[in-house]
Amino acid sequence: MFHLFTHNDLDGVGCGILAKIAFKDQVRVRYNSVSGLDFQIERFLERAKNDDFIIVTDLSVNELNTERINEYYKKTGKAKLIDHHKTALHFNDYEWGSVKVEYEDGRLTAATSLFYEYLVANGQLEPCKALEEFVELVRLYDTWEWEKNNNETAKRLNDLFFMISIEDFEERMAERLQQSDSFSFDEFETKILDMEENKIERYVRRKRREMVQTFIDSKCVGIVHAESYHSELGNELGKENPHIDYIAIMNVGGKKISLRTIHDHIDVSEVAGQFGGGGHAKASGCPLTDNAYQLFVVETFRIEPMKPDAFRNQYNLKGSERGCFYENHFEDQFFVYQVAENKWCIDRNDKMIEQTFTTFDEAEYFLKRNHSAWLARDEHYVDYLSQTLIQSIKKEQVNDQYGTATENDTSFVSYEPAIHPSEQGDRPFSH
Ligand SMILES: [Mn+2]
Repeated sequence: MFHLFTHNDLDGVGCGILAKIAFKDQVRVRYNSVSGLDFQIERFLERAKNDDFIIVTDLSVNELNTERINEYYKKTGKAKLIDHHKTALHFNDYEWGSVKVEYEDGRLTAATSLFYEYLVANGQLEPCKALEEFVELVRLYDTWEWEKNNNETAKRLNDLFFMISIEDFEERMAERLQQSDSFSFDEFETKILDMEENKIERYVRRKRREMVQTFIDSKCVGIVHAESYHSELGNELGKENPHIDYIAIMNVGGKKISLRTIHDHIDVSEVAGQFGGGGHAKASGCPLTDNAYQLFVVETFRIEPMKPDAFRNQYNLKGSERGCFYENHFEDQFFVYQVAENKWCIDRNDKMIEQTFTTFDEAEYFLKRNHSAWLARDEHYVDYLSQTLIQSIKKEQVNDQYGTATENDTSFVSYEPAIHPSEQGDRPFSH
């Protein structure tokens, strides 16, 4: 008898489906959460008979169970662990461990694709096109490559997985993969998937208004509380806020945090690791420990959510050479403008910030990261401009009264302009 212990996500269940197609009624599949696995393995090994073949996919076991499996393998030769997480690479030290993160051509692996190749290589599974398509969809989804390749089918396969029970999903897929020449959704599945897509869109729209921004361990984090649709949320919020290093999705009830990033230079599995979790560079998770609760929940509770950039503006437009206007919850006013080619400046509350930027995007990145600012609506922009205009008229009147200062004009020395120096000179719109 084969005994498969695998993850309870799409990639893990993909392995379960392959095992059932390969071994039919000669396999028992158990789906586990990351934290639930070790207990199951321990209990199983206590009772295992020597003809039981234990396979673990898409999950890691702890040190004690590693020893137990190793002992069992020495005795029976019947154990295998197949995984694709880089946190599991140490299992390659064992004859029964097979961990591979990347294919030779640079594509990332998934447990389902590795397990498929293993079964085919052992002659336990007959390769076919429908199976290959299914395995590739699971791999694309699990590695996030679906995003880059814009593969909606992979995303929809995962959506379907979450909409129906694991048993129902297993049964539907196993049947289809053995009977059809290629993989596709049936009419019923297509219909419920379309409905689900609309629902997710509405959910994400609501949640983006709840995100707060802060720095944790010198990383800029967007924090949002949500129980569902973590991938969609993490992805949308990440793309919408490229100045944020990673998105933390809090599930206080479930005592869990999901971490997502769209950036190649950030590895959220490292962040998760600090709190006893793990996962991939772009998507990982960890338990909501006391320490994490303090950092992510308590200390951020009073922060006002970020406002999305105004999107219906006609005048206050990003990157406009005449300048554009940002604001934040601290009632700071920011004016971003170009002074020369490759030189952008920011005025904060009418004082020029010392740092300059070569592009608008760079300036905006600085603003959003350090001042949690958003593009203001046209009305606020117009208010700001008219105030600045009044100030500059006042300044001209003062100048007329005192005459134009020259280097030798000592009467001018005591004069302090009512307006900060940055207000004068080459500010584009004040001419
Ligand atoms: Mn996986």
